[in-house]
Amino acid sequence: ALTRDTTIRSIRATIVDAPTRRRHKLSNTEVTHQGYVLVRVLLDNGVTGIGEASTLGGPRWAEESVESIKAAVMTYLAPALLGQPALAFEANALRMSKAATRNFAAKAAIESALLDAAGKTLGLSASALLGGAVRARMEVIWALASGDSGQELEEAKEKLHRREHRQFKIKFGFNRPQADLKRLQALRAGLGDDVPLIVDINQGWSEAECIRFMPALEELDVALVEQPVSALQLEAMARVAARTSIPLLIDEAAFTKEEIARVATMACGSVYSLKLVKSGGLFEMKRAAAVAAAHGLALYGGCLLESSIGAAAHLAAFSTLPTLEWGSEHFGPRILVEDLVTNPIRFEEFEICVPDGPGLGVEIDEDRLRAFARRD
Ligand code: MUC
Ligand code: MG
Repeated sequence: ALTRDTTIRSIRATIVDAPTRRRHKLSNTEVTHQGYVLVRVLLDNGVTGIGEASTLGGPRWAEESVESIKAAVMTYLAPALLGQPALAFEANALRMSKAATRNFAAKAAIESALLDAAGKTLGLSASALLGGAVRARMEVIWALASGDSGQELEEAKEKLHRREHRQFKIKFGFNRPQADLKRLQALRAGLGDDVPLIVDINQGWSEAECIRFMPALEELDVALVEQPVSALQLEAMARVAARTSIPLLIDEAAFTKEEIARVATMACGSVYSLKLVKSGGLFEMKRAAAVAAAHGLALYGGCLLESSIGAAAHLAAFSTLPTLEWGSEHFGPRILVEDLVTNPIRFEEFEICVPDGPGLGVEIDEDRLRAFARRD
């Protein structure tokens, strides 16, 4: 029988390259494979837990790459945790912050695996360990990012027809603004006026380009514009926010609670995208949500194209938030040719369902993992 002794015996990290169904383009990169680091924690009671760190095209979206995440986990973070109780989540997070600054994706993957292992030991879901779910499912946005407007319109129509997604995020910034606007015009014309469209520029425009082209986005009734300018140009972002009638979604400009407080105080935007790659842990992501909400920011459940493993961790935390005005964009499990689990997260009636647990509630598919694991 399982004992409740959650002492951490070992932590392993494996790099995985999982093919995507189509090319996914962003302002500064494009991917045909998703790079993940899978973290497996083994407890003294024999239970294993899994967690996932996601990246997007190497160390580009953020500074962490699969190689650096694996090194941070194996060299610095794992040694700080061996012999500790998995259930001591906050103490373990403190140990990780003493062992390494930032390295948020690495820390979040470990904490996800600890929640998974502790939950499996106790027969509780990760949501229960995070305070208990207030929602079992949430609206889920799909991202269009092939750059081919005919393909994008067809893809959006198929998602609508299958009742999987009815709100879309369009990736901007890899083309000249005029070319991206043409893609958006084609989508608006093809989808009609009632479909909410969000534009993510991934820091691709200058303030001058925002001044020139935001009116066209307003004309097309864009619901949100995500991170139009450089994450470092907070004053420019605040000026853009003040000029436009479209709410700005803050993404790369704020990772930590302190950064969230700063962008909110500077009025850089009015919605905040929550991501484990920015918060460095599930409990910390809940605190990020509280800081954002306390400053009047609405909340958006962000992603970095995670598989069902990383998505399950995000959903566990999102399910416990008192408010989550914009739902979630965890379409990652469906952009993969093959998910990494035997029981992928369910999408139903435009919503994504929070797994029931125990732990994260997903089981790794060992054969696929072997096929996609990088040998090094
Ligand atoms: C980002 O910047 O939001 C999430 C969806 C997507 O297409 O890219 C990611 C990262
Ligand atoms: Mg973004």
